[in-house]
Order: sequence, then structure tokens, then C-alpha cells
Amino acid sequence: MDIKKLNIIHMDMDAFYASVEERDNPSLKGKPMVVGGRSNRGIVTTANYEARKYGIHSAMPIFMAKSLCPQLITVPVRHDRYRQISRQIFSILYCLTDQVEKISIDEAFLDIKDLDQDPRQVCSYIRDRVWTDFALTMSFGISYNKFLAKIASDYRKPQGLTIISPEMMPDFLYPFPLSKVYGIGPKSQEKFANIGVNTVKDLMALDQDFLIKILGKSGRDVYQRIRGIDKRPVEPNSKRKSLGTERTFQPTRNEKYLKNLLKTYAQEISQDLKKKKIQGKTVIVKLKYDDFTVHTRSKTMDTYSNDPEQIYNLALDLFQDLALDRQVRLLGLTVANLLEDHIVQMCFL
Ligand code: TTP
Ligand code: MG
Repeated sequence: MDIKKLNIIHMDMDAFYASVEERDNPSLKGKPMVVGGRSNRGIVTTANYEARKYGIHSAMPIFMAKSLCPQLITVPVRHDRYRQISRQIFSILYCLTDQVEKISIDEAFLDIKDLDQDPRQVCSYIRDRVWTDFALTMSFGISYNKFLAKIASDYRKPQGLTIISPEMMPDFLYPFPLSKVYGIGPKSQEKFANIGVNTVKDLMALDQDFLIKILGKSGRDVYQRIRGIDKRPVEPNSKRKSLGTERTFQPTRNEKYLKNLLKTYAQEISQDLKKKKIQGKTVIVKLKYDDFTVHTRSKTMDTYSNDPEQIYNLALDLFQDLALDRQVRLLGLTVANLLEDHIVQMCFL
């Protein structure tokens, strides 16, 4: 098996809110603790792993958690703090690739196809970075689609790393309870249990039409996913991909005019990037000739920049690479491959 074909990673932080609280207040470490409302009427958002040994879990009322473990410590929720740390963790992911799909505050899919690296090394890089910077741990799942990568990250926690390769399918999933299969909610689980279907292996024996009867439209997805088929791509959360400008004018071959225009563009784009606190790595020059043919040239720099000189110099190189053998009616300049300033700084520490 070619390990690089396993290009989908699912990452999930371990006991996220509780771990952030332990990090900020180390005296909580090693003691059963939940994050949740101060009053007994509140509910548990999450429990640290010590508290989980008592059977305490998310969404359980605090009074019930305390009855299971009288010495339980409860810590109030600090959403702003978790969001702040989450943003920084995601910054580390964006340093590696823009193919990041955020699923929740502590969970993401990555498609690392373009990195051309061993996924285990990518995970270990992320793990080390997050540990060094935030003293927090996470679990990873590596596979060839989203469904399996998510199942894998949940398989061994905390600090887990599980790989599901095509060779391990479908046997690997056989013992899984239906609660682990995305698309089968508690009500459907009950319906299946009534007919003696409790595991993926049991589910495998049923045909697609039957699954559709019980699960509705998602029956088809479930039928395919347990067989290792999931075509959903990693969908990066809509982030601005590029910033550019272009103008159409009276057709011309005046090199000086075009170069000046390029300089103006570079200054405008640089100002815009600086205002938005972002930097770019790729510069693209576009020319439309009088006959309406469009030619572009692009180049990626070694480092991110929003400096007007640097953008202009590279744009000029690219422009000179394009022939001025015909009249030009449009000139465009774009800076792509964008990253926020604070992420750029983190990436190159
Ligand atoms: P999860 O990733 O589901 O849980 P977790 O990170 O605490 O633990 P695990 O190691 O099993 O991944 O959720 C992430 C955070 O979201 C969690 O720390 C608290 C919050 N959360 C709630 O507020 N309510 C809930 O019901 C759940 C499940 C999570
Ligand atoms: Mg988690």
C-alpha cells in the first residue's frame, strides 16, 4: 500500500474544554473534573479523562455527574478562551495546507494530497507543534476518505493515531456498533436493534433498498460508506483565496504605460492586503490581447509578502515573460495563496 494515498486526516482535540482548563490551571490535572455550569442544574460540556472513568460524559446533568463522583471538580465554561486557542491550533493546520475543513471548535479534516508527504509525519508535526505551543493533545485518523478518517480518529483516544487502509476494509468496521456510523441516529439505531442489527457486520447483510426504507435518503450513503466508499471532498471553509485587480483600456503596446499600471496595481493590492492583515505567496499577471486571447503567468515566492516592491518586481518579471507582439486591451495583477499575518508569523517561528 502506498501510504501517501491515505491523504485524508481527521483531527480531534482530546477532552478539549477540560484540557484547556487544565492547561491554564495545572492544579486541576489528575483530578476528576468537568467543564459546565456552576450550579447543580447545569450540564457537563465535557469531562476530563479521570472523570470519564466514573461514567461521566458530555450532556450529563451536573447533579448526576456528582452523584457518580462526589469529589468531582466543576469549572465554569469560558467559550472565548476555547475559541482563542482553537483559532491558534487551526493556524498551525493552515501553515501546512489550505485544504482544511473545520467541523467544530476542536475538529477538522485535512486533505494533504498536495503536500506529497507521509501522513504519519504530518500528524506528528501537528502533534509536536500543538504540544509545544499549547500543551494540549489530540487524536488523528488517517484514511482515504472522510468517513473512515473520522472513525479512525475516534478509535483510540487520547493521543491516538489510527490508520485505516483499503486492505483493512471492510473487516475493520465489522465489530463497530451502529452509533459509530455517521448517518444513523439514536431512533434508527433502535429500529435496527429491534430486528437484531447491532453492528456494522449485521448492517452489511442488508441491501441498499432496505437501508433506504429505514434511514431515508442517507440509506444510500450509509450503504456505501460502510463499504469504504465516500466521495465527499474536504471542503475548505470559505476563505478568501486571492486578491487582485484588472482594467480594460484602449488597446496599446506601450510598454511603459503597462509597467506603470502594474506598479499602481501592486501598490493598491499591497495596501489592501495590509489593511486586511493578510499576505500572499503567489503573484499572477494576466494579459488580454486585442484578439481576446488571454495569457497568464504566475510564480510562487519562497515567503509570504504584502510588500509593494516585492509584488511589483515579481509581477514585472512575469510581465516581461509575456510577448508584446500584439496590442493589449486588459492587464491584471493578482496575489493568491493568502494567509493571515498572525498565521504567517506562527508558521515561520
Ligand atoms: P468533543 O470533541 O466531542 O469532545 P472532547 O474534545 O471534549 O473529548 P474527546 O477527547 O472525546 O474528543 O467536543 C469538543 C468540545 O465541544 C468539548 O470539549 C466541549 C464541547 N461540547 C459541548 O459543549 N457539548 C457537547 O455535548 C459536546 C459533545 C461537546
Ligand atoms: Mg474532541
